[in-house]
Amino acid sequence: MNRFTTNPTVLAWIEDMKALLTPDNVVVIDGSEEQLEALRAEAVSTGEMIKLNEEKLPGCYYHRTKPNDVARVEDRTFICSREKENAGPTNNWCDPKEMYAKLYDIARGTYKGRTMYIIPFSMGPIGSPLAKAGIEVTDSIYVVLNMVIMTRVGKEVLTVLGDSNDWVRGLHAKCDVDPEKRYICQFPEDNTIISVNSAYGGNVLLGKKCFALRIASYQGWKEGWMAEHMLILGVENPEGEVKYVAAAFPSACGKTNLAMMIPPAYLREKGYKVWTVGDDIAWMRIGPDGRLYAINPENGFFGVAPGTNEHSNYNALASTKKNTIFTNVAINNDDNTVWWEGLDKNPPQNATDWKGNPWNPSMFVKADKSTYAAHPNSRFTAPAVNCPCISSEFDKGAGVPISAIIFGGRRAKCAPLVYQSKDWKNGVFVGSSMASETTAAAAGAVGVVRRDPMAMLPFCGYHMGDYFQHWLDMGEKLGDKAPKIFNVNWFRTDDEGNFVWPGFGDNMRVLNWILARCEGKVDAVETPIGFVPKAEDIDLTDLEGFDIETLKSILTVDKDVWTKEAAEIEEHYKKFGDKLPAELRTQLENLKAALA
Ligand code: OXD
Ligand code: MN
Repeated sequence: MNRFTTNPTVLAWIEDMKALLTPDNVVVIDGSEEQLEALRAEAVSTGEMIKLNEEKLPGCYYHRTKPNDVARVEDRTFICSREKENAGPTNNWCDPKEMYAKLYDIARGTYKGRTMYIIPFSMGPIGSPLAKAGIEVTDSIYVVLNMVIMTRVGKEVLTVLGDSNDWVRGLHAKCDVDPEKRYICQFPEDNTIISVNSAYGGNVLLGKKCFALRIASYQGWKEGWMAEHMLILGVENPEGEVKYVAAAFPSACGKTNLAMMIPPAYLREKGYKVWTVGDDIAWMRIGPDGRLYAINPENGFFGVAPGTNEHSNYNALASTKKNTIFTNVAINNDDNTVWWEGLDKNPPQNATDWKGNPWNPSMFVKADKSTYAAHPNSRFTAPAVNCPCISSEFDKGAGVPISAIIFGGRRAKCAPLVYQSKDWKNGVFVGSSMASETTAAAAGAVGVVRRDPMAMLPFCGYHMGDYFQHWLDMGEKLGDKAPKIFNVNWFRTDDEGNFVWPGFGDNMRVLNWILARCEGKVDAVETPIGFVPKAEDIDLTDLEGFDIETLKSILTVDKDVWTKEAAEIEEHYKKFGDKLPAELRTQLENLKAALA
């Protein structure tokens, strides 16, 4: 390590990690292609990774995790702040001293006979004023190779860091992948993350959820910026101007699809384009001109494979065609490529499923997920540069100015297709009460409302009441330069339970209304919840079988439904006790009064 840095805080921590983990070898990931190629070859030789068809999927590899280790584990994720109060009611908490002791006991000596890889990484373009550095140590080549795609890795990170202590320590130890001893712990006050007994993406690629959301949300609170679970996209109009929006959705609401959407043909012909800046996380700061600027701190997409196809998300699929790592999908043995449910209508006849067992389509029973070739949460890790619609701003450190913030969720009857909050404070109220209904795709009852404020429920690294206050404070600072806040709901259903709105690329019609509102170019109807479009202002050109009456049916604000909603929000707010900002209580009272 001394070859790469003289930073005393880095060198001391690495010595501590060596003493704790007792690796046989230590390798610093310098970011060179030779080193990475050697690691790929080693992973293939040990069976950790499978090299896929070089002609059809150049530079692509396959990996299987243990069947007990296929998703993030919220019940084993902890925020270890010194005071329990600071983790708040929505996080698991443990006293940091106790948790360090427990985790060190679990990790102690587990690198014996193994190599410790030291990964210096940057969240955000290296050197950007909005970026931050981290160092992850791991005993998994799979983690190294995924981190190389998902973040900016290499010795330049250490050069730019210099002697600063502003970097995040990340310890990952695979241990025995024992679910009983699996812990994903954040220590926000120490800039530290420790993850043990997992080898699955979201738990071990520590730059992503652990750093870029849980730790960074805390840093943002302390330092006056925001780390949000948001995609960032740019809409280019026929005049060539690009306006940017950031949008937060809970899982299973089509976030990656929206981030990479293709506008309907008639808009493309006019010259409209969508550019992707990010699909999952946004770091946002007030820029020199007083506006809110966002970067995507990541460098790749860790996307859910099942359901991704040429029609649902052409750009995501295209992003996976080279230099991609596939995890827990199926392998087509005839040509050594990959397959997953929903990729196409030609399942491979001779496949190996995600558990490593022989699979063919006759074994598939739709209602029984255990018969699926790919795990429902199987993933691709794809470099952002592969994306055909990646924004030219993606790699620039300055970030993009955000015109609109969009919240959304799956609501069969409640929220209209789109509405605009009355102002920033009211928008914070909308985000704080955000919710989504469970679908048949997840275990458990269908249609259960889960409140997921700003889609940050599993990712906020401190008390959510303080987080809401931080949002309100940011609005004060932004003043009239604040982005406008909207809510969308692509999932309203008719009386038979069918989705009414076509979604996907047609969501562009809604984005255009949102941007027109931001520019003050279009009127709206004021309702108790905010401003709803006049039906004639949503362009329905070429939308076959969809008329203005149908549109009106999903723009309605039903007072009875919303009165019930207000009561549920009141219940939801009780959790936050006296940390709930008074402003949000006022907002709720205003809503109730407007509905009465
Ligand atoms: C993700 C998630 O994987 O939000 O991005 O769960
Ligand atoms: Mn996410």
